[in-house]
Amino acid sequence: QAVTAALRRALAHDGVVAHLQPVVDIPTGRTSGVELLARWNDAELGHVRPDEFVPLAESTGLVHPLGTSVLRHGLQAYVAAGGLQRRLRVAVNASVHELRRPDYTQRMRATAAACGVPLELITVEVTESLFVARDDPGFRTLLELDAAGVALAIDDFGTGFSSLSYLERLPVTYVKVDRSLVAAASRSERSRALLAAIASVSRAMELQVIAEGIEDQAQACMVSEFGIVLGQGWLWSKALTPEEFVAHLAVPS
Ligand code: G
Ligand code: G
Ligand code: MN
Ligand code: NA
Repeated sequence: QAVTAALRRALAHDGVVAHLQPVVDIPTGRTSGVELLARWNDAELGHVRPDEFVPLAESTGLVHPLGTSVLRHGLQAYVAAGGLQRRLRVAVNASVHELRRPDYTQRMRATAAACGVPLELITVEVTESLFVARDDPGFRTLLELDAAGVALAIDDFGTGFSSLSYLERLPVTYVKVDRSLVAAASRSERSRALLAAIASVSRAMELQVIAEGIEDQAQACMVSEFGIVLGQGWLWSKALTPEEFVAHLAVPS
């Protein structure tokens, strides 16, 4: 198919890049980390959205070179902006398909080493779809990543089964509350109760919560009241180009 061919071409010519969205310490507003987000601006197709090309990459096997490209490009931008000097955490999304490949950890190790970034500063974000089956081959990779010093975040939490039970069995450090739950919590009492419960259980399990999609001060206040300290969203910053990220870190906050 035409789009697949274009994606393959883009991956061969560094056409898929990373933008960087700050993760913020809510009380101080300081940047404490960054999430790498894949972006593809094609010569012919124009800007293609990740929720279109990531599933395409998954179904065509291109998600492996895509993940490597985003990590390499993103880590280079992070280092160039001084993120490494400031010891910011850097998070990368991994699809379940990537984690099921037995060489994922080894390839991450190679890319991180090439960029001079210690694995201890890296977080891998994975959605809970991995945890539906108890014996998913991706589990082995999670244990390997943990042994290598990489932290694990559960992404999009609050959208699917959202079982906290697997968080007990696996080396998870971060729970990222999906922006749809944050948005719902600003509108409905029941959603607010769910968010409060997730925050409370996470705290009891010594997991760090990151609230996603914080768009205004009222949402920042709401999640703070639930004891959530880390946030991400347009209130502070959208995903930035490498150049914009340099400027962002240059401004003391
Ligand atoms: O980046 P937003 O900008 O539109 O991202 C949309 C979706 O695409 C999110 O669910 C995000 O987790 C996913 N995504 C973004 N970048 C990557 C990537 O590098 N790899 C994978 N597997 N998913 C990504
Ligand atoms: O699934 P994941 O959490 O990795 O995807 C992050 C997605 O959320 C990206 O598409 C990113 O561009 C988007 N995003 C980040 N901050 C905000 C926000 O404050 N509001 C909205 N609507 N989207 C956001
Ligand atoms: Mn994510
Ligand atoms: Na999310």
